[in-house]
Amino acid sequence: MKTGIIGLPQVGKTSLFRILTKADLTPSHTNPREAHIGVAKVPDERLDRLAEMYHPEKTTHASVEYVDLGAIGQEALKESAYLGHLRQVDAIVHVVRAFEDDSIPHVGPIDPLRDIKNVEFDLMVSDLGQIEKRMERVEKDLKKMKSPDLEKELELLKRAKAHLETERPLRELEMTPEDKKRFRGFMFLSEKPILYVLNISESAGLGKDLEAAMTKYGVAQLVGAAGEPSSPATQPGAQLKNAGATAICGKVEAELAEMSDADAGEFLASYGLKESGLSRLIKKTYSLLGLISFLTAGEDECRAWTIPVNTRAVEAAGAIHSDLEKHFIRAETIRWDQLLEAGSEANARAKGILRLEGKDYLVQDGDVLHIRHSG
Ligand SMILES: Nc1nc2c(ncn2[C@@H]2O[C@H](COP(=O)(O)OP(=O)(O)OP(=O)(O)O)[C@@H](O)[C@H]2O)c(=O)[nH]1
Ligand SMILES: [Mg+2]
Repeated sequence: MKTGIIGLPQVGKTSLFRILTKADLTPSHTNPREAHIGVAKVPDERLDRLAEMYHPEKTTHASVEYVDLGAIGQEALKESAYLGHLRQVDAIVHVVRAFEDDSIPHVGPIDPLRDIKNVEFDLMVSDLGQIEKRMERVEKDLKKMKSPDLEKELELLKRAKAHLETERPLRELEMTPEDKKRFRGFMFLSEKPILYVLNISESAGLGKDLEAAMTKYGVAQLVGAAGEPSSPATQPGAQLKNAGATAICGKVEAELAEMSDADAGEFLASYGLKESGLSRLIKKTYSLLGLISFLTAGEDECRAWTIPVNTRAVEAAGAIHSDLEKHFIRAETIRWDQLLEAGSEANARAKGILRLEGKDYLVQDGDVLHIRHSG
């Protein structure tokens, strides 16, 4: 699962990528036309708490992969290298400039909503071009031979074209799972889930400013209430939007990245913040991708494992090891906070709160699993 970072020139993409992934990009590596790839650790308080209880030799967080794609625009979208990288990603983080700084050029006055709409427009134009090309091809083929399958595709292409022509991205087009499958190979840009990241100025009241930013710049309305990425499971109505928003202050995040955890905590508090913007951003990316974590806990390792929402226990076992999936018997299951409260797995078992779940159990975010197997 890869998330691509896009945005207009000089909005702070590479700075953000660098602190997200702690990548040390020396200037020789910052060729703007070359995509940078890095991995960010997904903050997980549940895992940290369990690790405090187990004192394991190793604690392993889940991770998300980010790609810094470089500046976007009509030109970049015509370059096959850029387009190729962008098509490959599963979700998009669109960094939008909201910070004031006269020394850093920007096209026109600071206007995040305008920038968002412009970039979105470019993505849609690219998709439209691809759809029109494909339609021509399909129409030609249909003249030569009858094919119910191609007819269905043509119908969908026409519907998508009409939708795009009303300037709405494909992620807002109603599609059946069958439609989605038909479209998968095209890797349309405006179909990808997107997270808008407002990069705002540093200020004394940063905590309040970050909260207010989405409303102030009109981005909240674009993505629905509170800018929460709409997760399919929780918000059926908002599901079609598949978009979320968050605000960060790149300047402050860069300073935070250099600090020890204790110093960072104090620094955050001095701005009236509970959590770093970065950590919010990573969590939102995770849910935008439709991912959750289950945990395993023990003296050797405490670990978070990544699975899509609605994954069955037997497949979750497969995320750990294919043998566990093959020889799956049962999953001993408990919610992380229940385990913490019980103090140990043995206590939980004695109290009868350790559940024995079968293959088809749908694993929940924050479940602690112990896979019983016959291998
Ligand atoms: N004031 C201010 N400057 C920033 C912030 N984030 C980035 N910058 C500055 O903006 C300039 C561009 O930052 P980059 O992170 O390279 O931006 P980019 O989007 O990767 O730029 P391109 O790849 O060239 O499109 C640098 O001089 C940064 O120091 C911010 O939050 N506040
Ligand atoms: Mg850059």
